[in-house]
Order: sequence, then structure tokens, then C-alpha cells
Amino acid sequence: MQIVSSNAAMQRLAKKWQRAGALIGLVPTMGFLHEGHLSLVREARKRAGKRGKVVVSIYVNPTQFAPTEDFSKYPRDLKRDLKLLRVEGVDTVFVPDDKEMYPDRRDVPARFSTYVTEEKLSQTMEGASRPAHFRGVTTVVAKLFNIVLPDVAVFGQKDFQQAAIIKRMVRDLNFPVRIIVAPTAREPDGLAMSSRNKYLEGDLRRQATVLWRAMRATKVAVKKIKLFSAAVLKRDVKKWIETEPDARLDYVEFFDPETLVPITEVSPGTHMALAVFVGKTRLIDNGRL
Ligand code: PAJ
Repeated sequence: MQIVSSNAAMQRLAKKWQRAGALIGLVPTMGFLHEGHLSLVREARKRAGKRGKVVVSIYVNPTQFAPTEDFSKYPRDLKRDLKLLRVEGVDTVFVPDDKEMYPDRRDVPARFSTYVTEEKLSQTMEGASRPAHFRGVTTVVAKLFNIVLPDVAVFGQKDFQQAAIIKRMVRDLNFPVRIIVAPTAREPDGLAMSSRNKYLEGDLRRQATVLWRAMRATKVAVKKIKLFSAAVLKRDVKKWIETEPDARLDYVEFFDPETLVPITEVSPGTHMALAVFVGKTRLIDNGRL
């Protein structure tokens, strides 16, 4: 397994693979890998084929964090990540540093001043709660696509809105890459796997299952009653979440899974997403009702 940290070297390698006719599969991550990430790696291998090349990028992207968020304390463990990826038979791990990705950027961009912005799907939910977050995501993913030159890139349904925005960016800007969205990997008690679960100490880990419990309860209610007012469901979800002493609902939304447009009358097939602070840790989850 090769570890590459310069943009130029990664691009040269990708071009060499292209000339040899090998398909390239990319899994972009911020590291501190868990089973959810590894399931994307397996999907990338399936799509690229035995003779294809699988690249995993590990980069904690500063432009998608607000100054108040957890960028500097975001969990990192490169040695452990590399060990996990070696077991998966990954061909190349791309690990650029900030100087490589954003030359001279120190909040006020000096030499870095071009961003990619999706203007519709990124207005609601995570976009409303975390302004500038998706601009950072689309910018870094566009850069990764130009550096790794993938034929296929795999993203997780865990970040449903992110995947929808990346698909839109690829369509709108004609990136020659196919986007695959893989299902959310969960712990046995339903908690969606996330690098941020590391922050959940003591009873917070148990309380964190409230996102899953609230989604399941909503699904049962919608199945029974078929057409539900979103306003009523939102109120119920908030109550449900706040039965846990350290949980606070940031948002819950019901929306069309294609357009992400909020829906006022919820029925089976509607998509639900929510963000909840458990202690200081912000968790997200989503699913089809
Ligand atoms: P990160 O949070 O590390 O996630 C990397 C990829 O893993 C994303 O596509 C995410 O949706 C997926 N993922 C996370 N948890 C998952 C789970 N439980 N099951 C399945 N897939 C899961 O998302 C990012 O990094 C960044 O925004 C990135 C796209 C790398 C751009 O910086």
C-alpha cells in the first residue's frame, strides 16, 4: 500500500493508472476510520474491480469547519487508519497536508481564493445550521476529484445531504465520475457509526441512541397513520429527544429525498433527517420513513 502526500505525485500516479486502463475508485474521508468508512472502501473495490485501483483520502478539511467547531480536536490516528486500510487491500492512501491543499490559507485566503458552491440543496438542514460547511465540502471534494481522477467515488448515506450535494455538483460541473451512495453502518444498538462517537463518554453513549429511537418511533407512527403533519411530528420528535437529560434537538426535517425540499404532509417514503447535541457532541442521522 502506497502512501502519497503530494498533489503532483498523486495526479501523476492516477494518470499512469488511467493510461494502463485501470478504473480508479476513491473514498474521501477525514480519517479516524470505523466500519462505516471500511464498508465504503469495500464498495469502491467492488466497483473498481480486481484490476482497478482503490484510493482512500484522509484529510481533515479546515474549510468545512466553522471557527467554533471541533476542527483542532477532531480525532486523528493515522497509524491505526493505515493499518485498517492495509487489511482492506487499498492500493493508495492520499494524505495531503494543509500546505498542499490550501497554500497560504490562514482564514484570510492569500494564494487560495477559488471555492465551489452549490446554491440550492445546501440551504437547508446542515447548511442552515452550519453556514459555509458545504462550501468547504464541495471545494475539497472537487479538488480531490481533480487530484485523484476517480471513475467512481463512494460516499455514505449517513451524510445524506452531503451525498446529494456532491451528486448535484458532479452533474452541474460535468465531473467525469460516478457517485455511489452506500448505506449507513450502525452499532448493534442503532447508533450510526461516526468518528465523533469517540467524544461520547459514560452515559452520553447510551443517550446517543435517542436519534435512532426517535427515527424508529416516527417510522412506526407514519406507517400506522399514513399521512402526518410534519409540524406535529417535529414537535413529537423534539419531545422524544429531550427525554434524555443531555440531548438537545438542533433540527429535524422531513423532505423529498431527490430535491431535499421540505414536506409538510409526511407519508411512507418521505425522508427524515435530524441533528442532535448529546452533551457537546453534535450527531446526525437520517432515514426513509
Ligand atoms: P467523514 O466524516 O470522515 O466521512 C467520510 C465518508 O464516510 C462520507 O462519505 C460519510 O458519509 C461516510 N460515513 C461516515 N459514517 C458512516 C457510516 N456510519 N456508514 C456509512 N458511511 C459513513 O464526510 C466527510 O468525512 C467529509 O465531509 C469529506 C467528504 C471527506 C470531505 O472532507
